Amino acid sequence: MPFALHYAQHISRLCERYAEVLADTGFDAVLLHSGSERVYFADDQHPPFKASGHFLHWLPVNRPEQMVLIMPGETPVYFQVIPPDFWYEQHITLEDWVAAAFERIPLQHSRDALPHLQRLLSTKNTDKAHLAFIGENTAFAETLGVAPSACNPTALVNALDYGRAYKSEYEVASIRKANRLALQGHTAARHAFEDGGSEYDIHMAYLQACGMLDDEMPYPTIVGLDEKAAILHYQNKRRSSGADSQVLLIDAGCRVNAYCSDITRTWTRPGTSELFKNLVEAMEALQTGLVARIRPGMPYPDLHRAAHEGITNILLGAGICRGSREALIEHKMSTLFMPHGVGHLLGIQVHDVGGRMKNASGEIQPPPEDYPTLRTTRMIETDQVFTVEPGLYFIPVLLNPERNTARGKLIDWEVVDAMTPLGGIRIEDNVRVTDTGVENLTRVLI
Ligand SMILES: [Mn+2]
Repeated sequence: MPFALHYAQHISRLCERYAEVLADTGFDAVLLHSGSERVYFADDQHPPFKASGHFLHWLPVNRPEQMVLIMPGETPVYFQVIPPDFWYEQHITLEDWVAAAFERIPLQHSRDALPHLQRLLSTKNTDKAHLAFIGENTAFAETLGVAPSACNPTALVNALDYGRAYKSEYEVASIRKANRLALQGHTAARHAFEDGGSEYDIHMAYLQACGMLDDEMPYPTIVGLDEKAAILHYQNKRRSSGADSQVLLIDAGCRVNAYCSDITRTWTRPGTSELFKNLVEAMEALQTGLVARIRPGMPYPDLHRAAHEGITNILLGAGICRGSREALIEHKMSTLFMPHGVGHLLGIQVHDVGGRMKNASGEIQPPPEDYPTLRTTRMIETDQVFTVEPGLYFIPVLLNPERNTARGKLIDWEVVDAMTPLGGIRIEDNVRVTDTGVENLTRVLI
């Protein structure tokens, strides 16, 4: 069991890291709160609960009102809150390898943590003013006597966010498994597409093969047939038959121990236009080529630029655009066809924290002027996990306004009009940076 082997090591690494960061930021202890449930306006129903990232970093328990107390030099304390409730199941299953890492204090209400906190902190000779709180429910923190200035203190949160980019073996093992599960789903989805399934059918086939529920997905699956593939975060699932569909773009992941995978594949039917099939092949080659050039010490924006160079070449090679490479670059033509970043950090959050951080003090590395929306600007370093996901789409809302512009003169509109009903292409893998390159967590045999 890879998790049992690596989890203890993950926790001891976190203990060391937290001890350093707490010392640097002037706190003696920190309480991580998983969050509180909310109800919809004027309703007694609530959205699916998602525990906060800093809490899940320690403990894979996706439940409200749970807390972890970190005091350097001490075993981490888990305040396990199980209310006496008969409406919902409240039992929490804790793997032995998780339980072994904590001193567990069972409670019926989160407020019952207060006397325990006072006792634990007094043995450390630590007065409450030096207890930090990380979590959304700062009103609750105040009931514990935490000063507002110690709730989510910027310096502490920045340092922790920065550190979350470097994944431990346990975290990588979790993301690796989340990839394997998602790949089972992707295989089933491809078969459902080949059998003429609707977007709904393909989505259900994906969930079934992963053994997951919608609420357990790291993000809502994107299942776009034909022109819907051009909607970057297409959120609907048409029930109409896909028997005549030519293209499937599916962007879907899984979650294991709170860690996400995020994989996109684009499939075509045998009768699809040769030009589009060639584009898929070219994008596949671009994507694997980008993965192959990743090295520690490379700024992530360089990878993004390389993706745009590749897209420019593909646009020219396929006859979608004409003119010189220089003219296309000058007009930023590739951004019309790939209007998103080439990837993002991946972990507990699908778009993981710290993508634009220059250092642990929270200095920001702004995106390059030519790509202001790029989410990841960080230096690539060993043990980061991120996605590599170039895309090429025919998006009417971006392309149509160019029909009569100088830039538009470099576009072959007949080709664009022929390709628009086929939507677009995205190919996305998850990689872990090693000392010499990457481990591709997605291109594995299942
Ligand atoms: Mn992604």
